[in-house]
Amino acid sequence: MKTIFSGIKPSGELTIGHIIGAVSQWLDTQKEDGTKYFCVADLHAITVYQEPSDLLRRSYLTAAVYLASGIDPKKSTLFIQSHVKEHSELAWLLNCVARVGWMDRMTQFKEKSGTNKEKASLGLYAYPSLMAADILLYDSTHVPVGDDQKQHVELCRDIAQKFNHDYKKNLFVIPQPVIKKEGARIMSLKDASKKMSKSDDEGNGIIYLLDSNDAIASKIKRAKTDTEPIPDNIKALDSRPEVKNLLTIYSSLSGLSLSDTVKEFAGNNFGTFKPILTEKVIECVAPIRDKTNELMNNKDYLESILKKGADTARQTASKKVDAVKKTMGFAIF
Ligand code: AQP
Repeated sequence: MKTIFSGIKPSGELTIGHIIGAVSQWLDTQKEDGTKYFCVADLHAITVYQEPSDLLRRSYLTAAVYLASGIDPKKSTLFIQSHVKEHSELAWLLNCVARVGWMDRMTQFKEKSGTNKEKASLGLYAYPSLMAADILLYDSTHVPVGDDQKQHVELCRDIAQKFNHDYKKNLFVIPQPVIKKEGARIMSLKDASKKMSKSDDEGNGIIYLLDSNDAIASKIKRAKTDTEPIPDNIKALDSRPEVKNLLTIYSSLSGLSLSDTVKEFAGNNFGTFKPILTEKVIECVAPIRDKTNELMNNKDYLESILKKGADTARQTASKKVDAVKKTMGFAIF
């Protein structure tokens, strides 16, 4: 039986990239049997300074987006990461298993710390070990993520394998990342060399889930393209990353493959394609936005779901941490 774990950190307003790369996969898992845990990864968010009032609002907002997108609390356990203290506890235990050399290879740390890594928080460096704790606490078998998180899931596998080896016990299930073939990395509409990220300053390149229809239309209208028409084969997109990105967004939202999308629009110019894409994006975003806003006005309901989810998650998580500590030789009584 599969156990699925995933989450999004409330470090900004969620974007269409999160729906395409992560949440759409979570929704697919709800069609199958198995146990599903989806958390609001607030402990991950604070690896970069968050204004406390923003963190608070976005934690609710992220949970509201999960529900508004179709995550069903009857089928999935939804909770706020910091409400289950075992995440922090296991992260510390795993910090003592993970190797500095492994952390040094993490590209996300390199990208986020930039040229001044001395000023980055220790938490940002240790982030993958907290992510490993998130996953391993629940014996997760599958971790649906966008492409950028693949390396962290692989590190989680290394940590789990080292622990099992060092303590001569197969205590941790070795999870596998689940990554979409297409749409695993939606790029900025302004610069296709940059991922569409919620904490990016270039708001015009990002379609936020709370954007109005007019804002969506205007961002797509101003999205970077070129003067050539849409080609008739995928290969030709390799040298046109911005065009590929727009077609990928369309294909992900319409359920068509990228190759079929290219065939459908071959020969069209962007004056024709962009309004069609706009309509598709609005079709996805508008119901999520409206439902999210509605849920944000019903905090009691959100809290009741999140409390119940944390209670459920804690039951599994606390047993796992006890088992880990016992295995490591901690006194448990
Ligand atoms: N642009 C994207 N395309 C596809 N998938 C994406 N994900 C994020 N952006 C895209 C996937 O969403 C999940 C949650 O991501 P996260 O917010 O926890 O971390 P992140 O990948 O660091 O996202 P951001 O938006 O870039 O956050 P900031 O700007 O705060 O660092 C993951 O599965 C991720 O792959």
